[in-house]
Parts: sequence; C-alpha cells; structure tokens
Amino acid sequence: MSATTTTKLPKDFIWGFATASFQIEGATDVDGRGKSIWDDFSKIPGKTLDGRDGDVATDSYNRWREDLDLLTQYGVKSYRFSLSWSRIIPLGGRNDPVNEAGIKFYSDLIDALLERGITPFVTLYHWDLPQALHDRYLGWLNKEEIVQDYVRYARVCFERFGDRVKHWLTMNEPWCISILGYGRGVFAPGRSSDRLRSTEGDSSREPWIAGHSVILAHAYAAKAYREEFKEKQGGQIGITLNGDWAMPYDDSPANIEAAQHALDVAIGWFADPIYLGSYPAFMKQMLGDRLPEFTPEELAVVKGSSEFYGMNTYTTNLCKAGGDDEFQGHVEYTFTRPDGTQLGEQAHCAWLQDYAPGFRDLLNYLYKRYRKPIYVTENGFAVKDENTMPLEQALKDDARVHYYAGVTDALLNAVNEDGVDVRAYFGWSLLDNFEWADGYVTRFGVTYVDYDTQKRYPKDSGKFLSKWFKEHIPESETPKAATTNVIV
Ligand code: GBH
Repeated sequence: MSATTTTKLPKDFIWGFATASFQIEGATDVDGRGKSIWDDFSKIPGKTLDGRDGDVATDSYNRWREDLDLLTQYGVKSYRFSLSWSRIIPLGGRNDPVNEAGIKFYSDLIDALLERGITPFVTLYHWDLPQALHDRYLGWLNKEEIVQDYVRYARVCFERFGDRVKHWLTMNEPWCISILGYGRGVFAPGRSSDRLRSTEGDSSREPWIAGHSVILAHAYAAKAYREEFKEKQGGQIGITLNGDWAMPYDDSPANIEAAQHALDVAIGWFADPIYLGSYPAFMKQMLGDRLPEFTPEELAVVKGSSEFYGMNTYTTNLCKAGGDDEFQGHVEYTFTRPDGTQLGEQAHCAWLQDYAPGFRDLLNYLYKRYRKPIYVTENGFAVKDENTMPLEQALKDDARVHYYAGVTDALLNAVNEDGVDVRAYFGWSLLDNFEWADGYVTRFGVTYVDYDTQKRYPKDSGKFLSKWFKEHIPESETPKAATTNVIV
C-alpha cells in the first residue's frame, strides 16, 4: 500500500459516478415521453425479481437537483448519465417529432452540471429503446431502419447538447443489449428461443443480428459526429463495452484457450471490428453464416469509429472449456478455484465476486490489444443482503469499500507501473436504483435510497471514493466543489 500514498494519477484524470435514464428517472408518462421497451417489460409478472417496475425508480426526473448536490458533495469531476431516446423523440423514428420538454430536461441538467464544474459524460443509448420502434420493425433486428433512426436521434442530441457536451458514448454494453434482450430473453424486449420465457425469438440467430445493428448504428452516428459536429464542438465520441476479466480455471491448454474464447465473445465481438477491423476468427468459426457480414463500405465506417475504449467491468471469471453456451463462447464460468476456495467476496448477485487483480489484468489486456486511451465508464459492487438490512448497517458497506479500495489500487498500478493510458473512472452507481431484472433487490449505489421516502444517504463507499480521488489527483486541478464540500 505504500505506493498508494505517494503515487498519484495524472492531474487531468477524470472521476465520477454513473447512472442510466431508465434506472433512475421514473416519471415515465410525463412531459410527452414516449414508452420505452422497458416500461411494459418490467411490468410483466416474473420479469423482475421483486415484481416491481421502473415507473418511479429513484424519481430523479423530479429530484435531479438533489442528485447533483450529492455529486458536488462527493467532489466528482464528472457525471456519466444517459439520455432517454423516447423523452427526446417519443416515437423514436427519423420522421417523428422532437419533444421540446424532453430536450429541456436534459439541457437544464447539463447547464446545472457545468455551473457546478462537473463535466457531463453522456450515453446516448442505455437500453431504453422507444417501444414504437420495436412495434414498427423489431428494433435492433432491423438493421436498415434502426441505423437510420438511431443516427437521426444522435444528430438531434449533438445539435441540441453538443455545444456543452464534449464526451459522448454511443452505446452502453452491446453484448447485454443483444444477448440478454434477444438471446437469453431476460432483458427487454425479452426475445428468446426458450418458450418458457418468451413466445417469440430465435436465440441462435437474433442476438448476432442485433449486435451487428448496434455496431453499425454506433459507427454511423460516430461518423456523423466526426463529419458534422466535431470540428465545431470539439468533443470526443466512442462506445462502452461490458467485459469481465477471464482467467483460465487451471493451466490446461483447453482452459487457457477457453479464457481467450470468453474474451472473444464478451469483448472481441464488438471491439475487434471497431478497433481492429473484423469479427474475431473464433466467432466466425463458432457461428458460421449466422454471424452477419459487413460490406466493405460498412467496415470502412466501423473500423476506427471509437476514439477511446469505454470499459465497464465488474468481476473476473474462472473459465473452463465446455458446455453449449454460445453466448460465452462454449465456456463455463465459475468463482470456485480447483482447490475449492472462492475467488473473492460474493456480491448479492450470483455473477459478481470481488477480485481486484483481474481489473488490472483486464486494463493491460485491453490496452495492449486495442491501443486506445481507456475510460472506465462503470465499475461497482452489490453488497449481499443490503436490501434487507437496517439503514445504519447498509451505510457501513465495508464489502463495497473493500472492493473499491482494491480496484483503485489496481488502477493506480496499471497507470503508474504498467503504463496503461487510463483517463477516467466512474463508479457504478451514484445511487441505488432500478437494477433491471433484479428490480430493486440488488443495490449498486454509493448512496442508499430509501424507496419509501426517496431519501438519499451517502454510504461509506461513496465517502471512500471521494477521499481517495481527492488524495490521488493533484490538487490544483480539482474543481472548487471538491476541495470545499467533500463529505468525509
Ligand atoms: C451494468 O452491466 C449495466 O450497464 C448497468 O446498467 C447495471 O446496473 C450494472 O451493470 C449492474 O448490474 O448471465 O444473465 O446473469 C454489467 C454487465 C453483464 C453484468 C451480464 C451481469 C450477467 C448476466 N453485466 N452479467 S446473466
């Protein structure tokens, strides 16, 4: 730990917290907002763990000023949030009208952030597709339509917010959009071959088609930004991919290969075409003609379309070859080592354990393979049973503090010892919020939300990150808010 106290991050390092529109806003039927695919999906019995929907969430559509007060108190430099497409264009399509009330909501939010010295990082799409586009042509399954509609939506955002927003993320986690929405069917629109889960869908084909559309929509929006806005507005645009570190279960050649296959499907599926210019060979081999192909013209737009690597990561999986799960590259994941021990502390959700060395390894892997500056756009932990603890106990979230302490140390080492060009770090999430299929059961916030009163309470983890970044980013560059107002 001695390196931690003496070594710092670059003075212009950006840090903050992230959220997403559908997870926090609520107010789903006010001021002209159109429905998103999550509105009705979250109301179908069995789709969320607690049977609750996103109609209220953390009520941030009404309480956003309070949320910004929290950001100021934590002393963040930046805030990553997403725009609700159907607030801005209620029916979503390229010929559908723009909703000025939706524009005003985000415009006011952006102004208020800037007044506080907080830099907006804006995600255009964090899973809340306008319902009308699903009804019209099945959304991401219709490449011709969705790419044009998405690019028009992106253009509206660049036009209306790009004078003030200089950091754009086109998509959040294409793997989740495609696999969870069109393969496993656990996320909206809930399509799957599993007839117990869904009446429609073909899990062998649709996820790969959806992913292909997402890549193209991202790429054509980035092209529009670069050609029509970048010079005047001076911002950056890129994509954010999910991906956890993959470690071979043991040193058998089959499991070493399995770990690479896991990375190829979780990350390479999107990152390889975008940064390197083609789908991973393993995916072509696994899927044959079920993997769509890019035309040469499309590929020219896709390759080089992201100016940085947006990295969302939460954990490390031990990888064993085998099984028939294409969505993981025929790899089985476990947290139990061959000797029976666990990789780390178990989170509330089954897929997450605390293992900080994997965070450093992943940063190194991505930097070496894709050679782009890295923005860590999400990283966080859900404490076991936090939802049923008394408030005072939940605020002492030691397991989350441990997680963030490990990760920040790994970050520092990756930057200073390994030379990885990491420029930003966002904790997920500013607040407990609507955790998709988990409803409100799983809490990822550094701020506790009492869902009866909507009152917010900073947890120890929020205070930890606030203090850690204050100590590790050279003082002169820290915004005033950070030095005067930190809650510790
Ligand atoms: C992020 O995704 C999301 O961007 C964010 O909205 C969300 O709140 C946050 O995670 C916390 O969950 O095999 O069906 O169990 C993280 C990436 C990838 C993590 C899929 C969960 C397991 C899917 N996610 N993974 S499943």
